[in-house]
Amino acid sequence: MLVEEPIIKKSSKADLFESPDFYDIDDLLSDEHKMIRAAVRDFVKKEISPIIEDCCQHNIFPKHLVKKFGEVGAFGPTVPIEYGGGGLDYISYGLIMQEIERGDSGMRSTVSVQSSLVMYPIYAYGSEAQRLKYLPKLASGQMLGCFGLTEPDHGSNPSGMVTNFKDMGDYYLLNGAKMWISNSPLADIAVVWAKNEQGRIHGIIVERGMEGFSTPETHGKWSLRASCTGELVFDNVKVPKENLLPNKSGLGAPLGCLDSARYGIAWGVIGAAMDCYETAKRYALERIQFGKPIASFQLIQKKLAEMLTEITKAQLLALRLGELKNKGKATTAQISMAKRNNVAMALEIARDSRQILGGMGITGEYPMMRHSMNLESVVTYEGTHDIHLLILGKEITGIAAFE
Ligand code: TGC
Ligand code: FAD
Repeated sequence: MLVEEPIIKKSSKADLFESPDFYDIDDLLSDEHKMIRAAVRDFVKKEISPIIEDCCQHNIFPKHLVKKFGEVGAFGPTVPIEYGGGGLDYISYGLIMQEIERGDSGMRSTVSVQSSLVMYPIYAYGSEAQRLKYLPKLASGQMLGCFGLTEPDHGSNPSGMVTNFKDMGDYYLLNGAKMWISNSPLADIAVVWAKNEQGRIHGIIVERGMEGFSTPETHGKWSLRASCTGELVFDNVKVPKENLLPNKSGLGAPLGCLDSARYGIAWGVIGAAMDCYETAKRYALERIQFGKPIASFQLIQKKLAEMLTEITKAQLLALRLGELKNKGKATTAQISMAKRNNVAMALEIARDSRQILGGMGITGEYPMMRHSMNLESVVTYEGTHDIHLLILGKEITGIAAFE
């Protein structure tokens, strides 16, 4: 946490959100799931909704929320309790992502990077000493992390990465650069993927303050404006050997982390879609044109009916995927289907619901434009919409069409 947080203006508008549950999906959730969801929903109403519009309009990352995310248990919910995590199942994790993304996709980004892309690899591939050193601080929000896979010339094709490290006897010498890294300008640590001299990909923990390591911020985004994005630059950085993640290497290691983060997105975007749907429904019932509420016109009802149908389908997809994930049976292709379908669903609902609000829909009085712009990043990161289609194509045909 390097710089002071600018003053954030609070909105006095009440957050009236209630989630649609057309198929009584609550009946399939445990009491614990519902309790966790209620706690995070309250947190979002109190801590995110009042400030998010100002943060996005002025491109402010609300740093003070990092500790609060830790307090509410949003960081590392599936990591065992002995390392500071929540020891919860994957449906709880999904519900947490849904509620936070209902507040804002950029806030969910901060949380999913910390949980799935930083804590997960340290827990799953790290040594016991690394787990004990980093996980409790990451869980409590004392420490913020980021995940460096994408490079300027290697986005969809991370296997071509050029960031590399050499064994210098006492330490590793790291060189290269990563781009589009969520949380990077503020992160205390970065889990970085780099090739060794034999060309094998490994994860390595780089700490802020190491000589030759810098994290310039990326400016001018129209999307995820409350999330902080930047680069990771390594110019002959000496990394202690004990910072290498010892228990998995190869491209499968970072892709394994992406399975967890993509799963969280499949749930998260339902939150953004629900927020848009609920806002549009309320507006349509109140807005009078031609002497009647616009909700009485068939074309508005068509939009609302289709939105609710798509949200319900997405909820069922996410819930079944959560059950499979709890059993350790969710495949990469199943996760791709859910991430791809649900993000596209949320983007369409953000656009359609904005139309229901007419001109008001383009203002910051309502959340649609913010969700819509945010979702342009969500449909791109963690594998683009088309890359997930190709992952499914490979699963169906056995033929990879990437190259
Ligand atoms: P391919 O030959 O298919 O696989 C290479 C090795 O990896 C294994 N593998 C996986 N292992 C675990 N989990 C997965 N999901 C896996 N997918 C593949 C695979 O079995 C193989 O292992 P081995 O032992 O045989 O070597 O790899 P490829 O080079 O052909 O690439 C496939 C492709 C294109 C699907 C993959 O590269 C890909 O998914 N590209 C998209 C890149 C991406 O998603 N980047 C995300 C960066 S992080 C990010 O965006 C964070 S945003 C966070 C936020 O703010 O919320
Ligand atoms: P490219 O790979 O250049 O793709 C450009 C276009 O070509 C896309 O439409 C793509 O679908 C298409 N394309 C590419 N290959 C094929 C193919 N074989 N067949 C058909 N079409 C193809 N990365 C991280 O490592 N960590 C982060 O924390 C992180 N955070 C991010 C935050 C934001 C706000 C954004 C926007 C990105 C973030 N990313 C992060 C990077 C993100 O994962 C990449 O942007 C994404 O994987 C796509 O890579 P690219 O932008 O280089 O696009």
